[in-house]
Amino acid sequence: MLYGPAGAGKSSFINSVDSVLRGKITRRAAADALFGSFTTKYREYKIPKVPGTHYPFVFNDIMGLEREAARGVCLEDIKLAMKGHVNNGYKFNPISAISEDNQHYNRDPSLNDRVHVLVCVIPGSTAGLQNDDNPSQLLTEDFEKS
Ligand SMILES: Nc1nc2c(ncn2[C@@H]2O[C@H](COP(=O)(O)OP(=O)(O)OP(=O)(O)O)[C@@H](O)[C@H]2O)c(=O)[nH]1
Ligand SMILES: [Mg+2]
Repeated sequence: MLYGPAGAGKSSFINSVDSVLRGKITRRAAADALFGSFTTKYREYKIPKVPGTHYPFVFNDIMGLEREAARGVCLEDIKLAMKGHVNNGYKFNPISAISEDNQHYNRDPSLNDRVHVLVCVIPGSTAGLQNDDNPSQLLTEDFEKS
């Protein structure tokens, strides 16, 4: 699963790997962000290998983190997604995390529903300018504590 600030290049990274492995330019994970968050839904991407088979990993793309309150993905949603509680297609709500009665809430996640690798994507052009209180840093600290 890829997380990081809005516009960092999460969706573009998935497109790049997809394109390299399939040998043609693909733009399945819509990417563009002139202002604010572009990806708003939780989407999983399997990459076809030979017909009928897929590479043995799945990319999960999420809404980006934003500094302002009530914008961008909720940290709680990232944690729930990691534990497998968020189903493909969920539309993130920046105001509140997914509730257990939501149709995309998975009450009983299997091992395959869980996230096994969390990748933080940050924009290289501003990496040196990030403050200690940036959202990605906060999430990392939160994980280290729990
Ligand atoms: N120069 C440069 N631009 C990039 C790179 N990756 C992505 N971009 C551009 O950055 C913008 C945002 O890319 P996205 O892939 O939509 O970013 P995102 O992290 O998915 O954004 P959200 O869905 O809003 O969270 C687009 O205009 C991309 O073309 C990169 O490696 N280098
Ligand atoms: Mg995106």
